[in-house]
Amino acid sequence: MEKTAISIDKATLELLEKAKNDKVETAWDRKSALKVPCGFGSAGVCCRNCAMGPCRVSPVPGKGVSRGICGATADVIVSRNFARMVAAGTAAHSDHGRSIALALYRTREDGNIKIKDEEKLKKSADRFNVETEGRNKYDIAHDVAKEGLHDFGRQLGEVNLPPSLPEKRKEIWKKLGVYPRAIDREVTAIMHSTHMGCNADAENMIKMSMRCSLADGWLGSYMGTEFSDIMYGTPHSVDTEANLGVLEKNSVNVVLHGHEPILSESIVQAASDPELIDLAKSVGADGINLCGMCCTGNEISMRHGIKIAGNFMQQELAVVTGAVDALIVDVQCIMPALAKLSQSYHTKFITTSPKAHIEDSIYIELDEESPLDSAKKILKEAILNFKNRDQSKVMIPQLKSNAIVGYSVEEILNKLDKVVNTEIGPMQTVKPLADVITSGVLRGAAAVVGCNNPKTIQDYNHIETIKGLIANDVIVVVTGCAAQAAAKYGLLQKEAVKYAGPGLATVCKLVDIPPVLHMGSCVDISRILDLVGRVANQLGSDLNDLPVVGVAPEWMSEKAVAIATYVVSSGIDVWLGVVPPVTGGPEVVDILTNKIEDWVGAKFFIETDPKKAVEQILSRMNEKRKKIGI
Ligand code: SF4
Ligand code: MSK
Repeated sequence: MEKTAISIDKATLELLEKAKNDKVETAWDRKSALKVPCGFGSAGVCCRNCAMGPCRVSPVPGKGVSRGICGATADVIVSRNFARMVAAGTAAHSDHGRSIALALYRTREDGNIKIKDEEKLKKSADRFNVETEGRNKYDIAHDVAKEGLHDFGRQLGEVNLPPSLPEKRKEIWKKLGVYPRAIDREVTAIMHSTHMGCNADAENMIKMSMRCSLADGWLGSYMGTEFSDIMYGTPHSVDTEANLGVLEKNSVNVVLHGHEPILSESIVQAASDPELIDLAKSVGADGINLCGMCCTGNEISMRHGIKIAGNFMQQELAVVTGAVDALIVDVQCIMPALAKLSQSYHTKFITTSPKAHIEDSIYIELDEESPLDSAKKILKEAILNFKNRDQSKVMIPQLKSNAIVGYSVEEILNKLDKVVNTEIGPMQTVKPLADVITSGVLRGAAAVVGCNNPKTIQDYNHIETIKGLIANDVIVVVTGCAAQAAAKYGLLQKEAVKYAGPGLATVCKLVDIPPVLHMGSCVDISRILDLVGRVANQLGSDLNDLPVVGVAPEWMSEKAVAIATYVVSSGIDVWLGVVPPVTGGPEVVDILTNKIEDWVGAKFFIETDPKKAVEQILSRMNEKRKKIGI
C-alpha cells in the first residue's frame, strides 16, 4: 500500500500533480495555507454566543483566563459548542429525512415518484398504526408520511420509535431523561439552551446532546432511509466500480454529489430518456455516463449499480480531470471551492437546492412537484457542454476497482435465509447472524463510517481499520465516504475474503458475501442501528451487551458528531480517528470517555492511530464477550 503524507489513493495523487501543473488549488493547498489550526478552536474553548465576546478561555485548566465575560467556564463553553454541533448534524440529517417524507406524501400513481417497495410500506404503516386493509397503496403512503412528519414537530404524545429498538434501551433513556420528544424540538431545545444566559451545566448539556442525537438516529435519519426505500426500492446487492477511473473519455460525464436521493433518482431516470441519449450522440458522445460521489454516490450505486467516482476529498479532483461535463449537487458536503475551480475547466457546476445556493454556480432549482422535468433540463445542460471539453486538459486516471454494494438489512437477511432456510422457505430473522456471533465464529461486528479529513492521510485510517478488523474475524459494515474508500481498495469484493480471519472467511464463503458490507449513505447508519437492534432483540438483550462497535476514522462533519453521539447513546462504543474539539473541557472529556458508560453502557474512544484503535476494539470486544459469557 502506497502511503504519502496526503493520500494512499494513486488516483488522488496523480490528479493533485495535475492540479499543480494546471495551477489550481485544492483543499489540501488551502489547509497548508492555514498553517497551524487555532488552539482555542481545536480545544472547543472559544465562545461567540453573545456580542460581549468572543471569549477565548484557557484550554489548559488552572492556567490563564478561566471564564468568559458572563462567567461561563471552559466546560460550559465546550459542552455548548459540542451540543451545537450535534444540533447542526441532526438538523442536516433530519431535514433530509423531512424532504423524503414530503416526497412520500407527494407520491402518485401517475406522478414522477411512485411506490416501489409495497412490502416495506406495509411494515412502515404497521409501525405508524396506519390502516392498510383494502386501501390503495398511495393513500397508505400519504398517511404514513403524515404520521412521520408529525414526529418532526410533535408537541404532545410519544414519537414512533422503530420496533427494532429494544425495550430495555427505551427504559434507560427514560430514566436518564434523554428519550427524544420530537426531532425539531430537540434541535430547538439545544439552540435555546445554548443561548447566552441559559444552560451552564456541562453534564446536562451533554444529556441534551444525547437526546437530540437520538432523534436523529432513530427518527429523522431512520425515516430518511425507510421512506427512500419505499419510493426508490430497498437496495439489493449489485455490482459497481469505484474511483475516478470510472469517468469515460468519449461519454458525457455527469457527477452527482450530495445527499438526498430525490435529485439523483430523477437524474438516473432522465438519463435513460431516448431523446437525451440521442442528444448526447448528436453532440459526438458515445452516451451519458452517470457517476456518483459522497453519499449521493452511495444512494444511486446501491439502487442502480451507478459507478462511484470517489469520496469527499476527491470532489475537486473530479473537476481537475477536465472530463466532467457537469457536477450536479444538492445538499451537504459540497465544497464551495467547486464554483471557482469549475471556471478553470469547462465543467458546469450546477446547484439545485434552495438550502444550498453557492455563489458563482449555475442554479437550476429542482422542482419537487415535478423532479423529472427539472432533471431533464439539468441533464441537457450537461450534454450540451460536452462540446466545450478541451481534450488537451483531460486526464482520467486509469484506476478503478470492482465492488458489490447494496446490503440493506433486508438483503443481509435474504442472503442468510438462502443458507439456513432452503427447506422451510424465507424466515427473515437475524438468528443465524446472532448465532455466528454468540458461537464465536465471528468475534463481533464493526461499522466503519464517515468522511475524509485532510488532517489524516486520505483513506489510510479507513483501510487500516477495516483490514485490521476483518483479519481478526470482525465483520465490517460500511457507509458514507468510508464505504467508498473500501470500494476503491477492493474490499467490497468477494475476493477480499483473503484478508479475513478464518471465522469470517468461513461465514463469507457460506453466505456468499464479501467481508465488508456496503450499507449505504450517512442516513443509512439507521440501517445499522436496525440490524443491531434486531440481533439484540433476538438474544433478549440490549445493544450494549453485543460485541459491536462504531468507528469514524476520518470524520469531519457535524453530522458525524450527531451520529457518534446517537451510536454511543444507543449503547455502542465509538472510536473517533480525529480528535473532536472538546479537549479544553476536562469534565466534558471525562463524561464522553468515561462517565457516559455508567449511563448508557458505551463510551467514546479517541485514537488517531488506526492500528492502536483496532487493538483497543478487539480487546473491548473480548471483554464484552467474556462479560456476557459468549
Ligand atoms: Fe463570552 Fe459568555 Fe457571551 Fe459566550 S456567552 S461570548 S462566554 S460572554
Ligand atoms: S458524504 S458527511 S463526507 S461521510 Fe455523507 Fe462523506 Fe461525511 Fe459527507
